[in-house]
Amino acid sequence: MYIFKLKKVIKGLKGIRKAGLTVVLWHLACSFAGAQAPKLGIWFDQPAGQWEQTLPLGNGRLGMTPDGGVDTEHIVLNDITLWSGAEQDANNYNAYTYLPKIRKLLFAGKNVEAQALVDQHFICTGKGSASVPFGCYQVLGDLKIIFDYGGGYRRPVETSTQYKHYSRSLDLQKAVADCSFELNGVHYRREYFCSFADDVNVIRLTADRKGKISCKVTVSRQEKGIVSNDNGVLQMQGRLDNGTDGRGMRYLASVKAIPDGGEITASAKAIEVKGANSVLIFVSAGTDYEGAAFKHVIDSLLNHAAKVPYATQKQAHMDAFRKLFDRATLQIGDSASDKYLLPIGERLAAFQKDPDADKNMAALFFQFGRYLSISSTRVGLLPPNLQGLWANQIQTPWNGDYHLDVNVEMNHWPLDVANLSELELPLADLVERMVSHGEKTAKAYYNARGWVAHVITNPWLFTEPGESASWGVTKSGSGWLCNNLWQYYAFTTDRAYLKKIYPVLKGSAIFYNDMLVKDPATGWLVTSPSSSPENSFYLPNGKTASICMGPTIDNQIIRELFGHVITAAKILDVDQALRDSLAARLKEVPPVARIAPDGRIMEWLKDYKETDPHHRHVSHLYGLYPADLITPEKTPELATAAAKTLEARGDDGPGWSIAYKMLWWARLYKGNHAFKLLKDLLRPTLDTHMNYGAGGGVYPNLFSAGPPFQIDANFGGEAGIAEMLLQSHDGFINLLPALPDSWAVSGKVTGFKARSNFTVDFEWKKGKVINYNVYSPKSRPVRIKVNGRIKNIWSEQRSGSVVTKL
Ligand code: FUC
Repeated sequence: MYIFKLKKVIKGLKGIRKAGLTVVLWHLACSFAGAQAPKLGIWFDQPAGQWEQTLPLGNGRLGMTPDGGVDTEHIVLNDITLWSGAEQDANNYNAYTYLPKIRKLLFAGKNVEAQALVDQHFICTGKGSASVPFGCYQVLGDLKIIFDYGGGYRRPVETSTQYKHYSRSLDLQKAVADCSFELNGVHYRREYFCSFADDVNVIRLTADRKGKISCKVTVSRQEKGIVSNDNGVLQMQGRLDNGTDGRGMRYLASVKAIPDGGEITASAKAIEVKGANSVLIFVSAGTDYEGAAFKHVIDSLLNHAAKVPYATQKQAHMDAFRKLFDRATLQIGDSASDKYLLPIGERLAAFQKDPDADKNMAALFFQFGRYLSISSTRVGLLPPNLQGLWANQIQTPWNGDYHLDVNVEMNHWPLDVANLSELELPLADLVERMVSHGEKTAKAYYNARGWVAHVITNPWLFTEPGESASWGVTKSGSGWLCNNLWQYYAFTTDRAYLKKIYPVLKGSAIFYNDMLVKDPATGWLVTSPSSSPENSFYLPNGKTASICMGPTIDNQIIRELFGHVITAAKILDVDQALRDSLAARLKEVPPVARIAPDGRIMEWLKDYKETDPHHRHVSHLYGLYPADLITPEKTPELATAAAKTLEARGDDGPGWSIAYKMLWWARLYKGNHAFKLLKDLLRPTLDTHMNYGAGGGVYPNLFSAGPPFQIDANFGGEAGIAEMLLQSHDGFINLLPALPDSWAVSGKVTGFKARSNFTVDFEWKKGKVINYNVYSPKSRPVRIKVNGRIKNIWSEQRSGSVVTKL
């Protein structure tokens, strides 16, 4: 292919080449191919070979992943609300009667026996996450555009060798994907976007010669999808299983094609276009989760979108998207770097060999994360699930649910610092709705007031323990979610929001307060029974167990949550008695962390040995991140012990675990180690087998790989990059707290947020900040650490902001 030849030429010129020359050559090549490599984005020189090479598009509700196939374009469709299952009550209302027995066994060190009782009586009723009614996030369907290039609808193998100058790309600044190639002397082009303005999916097919587009458009689904033709509009509809009478969620996907020139016909199964100059295809879709009138809404969205001129439609889409996306920028190293010219597969491989040569890979991954957030959630709908809003299967791994022992929380970690705080609200909304179900669970299992959620939830507000003691009984879920809810307040200082979420935080604190018991051995108030998420340990008798009392994560979450509730109640001037009682209880819960004789933070109340020393969860470092209980400034001994803990655990793991470690090392001010983990996180892989051990990475489309695809590491990695550049959790804004040597040369940040509603721009050179600006709606005092010195300054009022030159 021309592009390959071009790359050879560029390689030949390596010694003398200048970035400018490469760019010129590239642009020549690309204009020939009809496309340009996006400066901030990814591109491929081939159609996708597997789903993890497709281009993810979304507007927070609808998603598309086009594969750019030449003969057949296969576009996987998604809707963030499309779930099987239904609300259920899987609480075992007798469970609490077993509490005294379970606790007694734990006091006596009989964890195995306690665990057996938990497995018998302290899990959810029914099948839990194994089936409906828990349910599963599912693919909406498959849109196929089958092309006829003159010889009928041929099989892919026949034309796949004939096309030339192929490229397909995703431009993160536009939220538009593109595909172009030449076949039989005709230059074909496709554009795709999920419109932020018109709330439909748009696909445009063009060619540089008239009458050259002939295709069939179909929509289908592996199950529960009936396709019909309503006045030329293809309609696929169905109803998913709810686990009881089969009458679960209803959905509809409508497909309309509008050709320019040529002929169009439609049967019950396909729309067929012959000899058109260009074709516009719209997909309007939704579910009854969004309201009983969803079909009417889908129709009117489709009818409206079909009337808007394409150029206007695309512009309105980009404008709406950019309102969020353009708020923050990041440039690392040389702004003239030409690495974006490489197809993403080659760029990722080159980054592994020489990460210093592509400093902006981090900026790309950071902005890709922001792009994914904006594309996968919307205020008023659901938060991004384990796969954001992209799933290509009926049975999405782990049901594509909301895991509460790190995953859904990680999905939200970068939002505030990356200036997208409002995208935290769908999670806050889900959590608020979980409270009343969680109150039943608190009563059923602990005879406690307040509310609790364990390790998994779904749009049906599941709060019960999971179906196995080994992982399902951690009760850190609700407390951990409260950290996310608090962060939004910490960054925005929005008092009305605080007032709204205060009952959620309070209810969670009341639950933990009610269920704490005194450990006779230490005298501390602890949770019981509980577990350190998904981990297990050896008892002195050599047996293994997961169930324990007072794991470190529970103690940290309780400390943090009680503290937040006390602060919130003070701000809102309410609940003096509760404040006093929580403050008194705080004196009796175990310390933030205890250090074992080997210098590591203890994961459990007792110094148990973990069964897997490299276990992916390192939950006992919750206090280091996302909480601010352990910091190098405030608790240096604990920070040193945290570093030892991480060293012993090792760097590897599923993607999310690597990303979490990156965040912890950034909080410990170890930029080079964090950068090494970023490199590990960006290891290219195509593996989709379910992995619990080492081997995380990214797929060619930059989706993070557990494996399989799990979006948490995209967001965790993004948060890690931000945390290396700016921190604000320790009472001051810290610029470049963990700058790796690789990025020292130069860089520039605009629009990052710091806690207390400050916005920060800064630039650095040779590892030193050379100018910065902190601004806020009103000028206020702020503490900031710049080049190693903490100073007190006044923020600039946003309108009149000036850059502080050093
Ligand atoms: C937790 C993790 C797994 C996986 C799953 C979705 O259980 O321990 O690695 O990420 O969530």
